[in-house]
Amino acid sequence: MLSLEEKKYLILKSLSIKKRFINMYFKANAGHIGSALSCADILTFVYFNWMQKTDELILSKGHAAAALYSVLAEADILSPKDIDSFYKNDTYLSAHPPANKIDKIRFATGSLGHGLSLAAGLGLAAKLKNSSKTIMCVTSDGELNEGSTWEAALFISHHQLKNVCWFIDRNELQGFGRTEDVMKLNPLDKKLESFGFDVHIIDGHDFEAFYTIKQKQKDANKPIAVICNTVKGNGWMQKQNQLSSHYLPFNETEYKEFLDAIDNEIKAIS
Ligand SMILES: Cc1ncc(C[n+]2csc(CCOP(=O)(O)OP(=O)(O)O)c2C)c(N)n1
Repeated sequence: MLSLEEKKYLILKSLSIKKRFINMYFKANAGHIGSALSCADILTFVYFNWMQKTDELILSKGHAAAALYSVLAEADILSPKDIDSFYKNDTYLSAHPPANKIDKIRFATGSLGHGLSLAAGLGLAAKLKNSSKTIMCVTSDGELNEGSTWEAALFISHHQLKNVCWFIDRNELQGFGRTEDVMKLNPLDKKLESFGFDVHIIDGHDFEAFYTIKQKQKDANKPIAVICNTVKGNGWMQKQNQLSSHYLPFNETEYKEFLDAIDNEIKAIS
């Protein structure tokens, strides 16, 4: 189990990360807020509890880049000045992550369906080099509509890449429709199991659940796939679990109310 201190640390990290990207999105008047909110807790746990220094993280759903940039800012890899440049001309902090411009971001992502293949390649390379490196890959559920994701899954299973951990942000929404209506994935756990994965289904906003998986992964005899049940737009009261959380930016009232809610949560926990 996570200690109370560890849990508090993760909750505060997650709130601080959300606060950072809420500000970024508001200043840029940009969308994809719902996408960042649905994966923020996954990224928080993976980066601040699970990953070791040499491990790799690939955010395949690159349209949620602001969440990744905020994690890197929280880790002091990106500066406030970098963060201020989000979405502006000549910035490295573009709407989708660029390759090799920012420490810890080796690949451009956001053309959906490619991240798991990148993770598979890194996983095989690490295995061949007898490296203890683990590769964390966060995909959306919409990316499971892409054949390339399933090809990567076959590859990971064939090569028994137990060093690849695949997190699926299962918010059940895409840009213009519900995932199950656009192209049905269920029963997703059975499909992944048949591809040779050790499959877990968790609440993707529950750090304790992630911790349990982290312990299980140490002894897993197959690559793991974690279906993280999440809420798109988690915490954005006016747009939570709605398609509109995908493309719409904040209006001023929504932005202020959300920031207030986060500040109150931080005060209550600190
Ligand atoms: C190959 C490709 N096709 C289309 C898009 C445009 N696009 C951006 S986000 C998105 C859908 C997002 O839904 P999902 O992948 O489930 O992500 P999430 O709900 O986690 O934001 C689409 C179609 C893209 N980025 N890449």
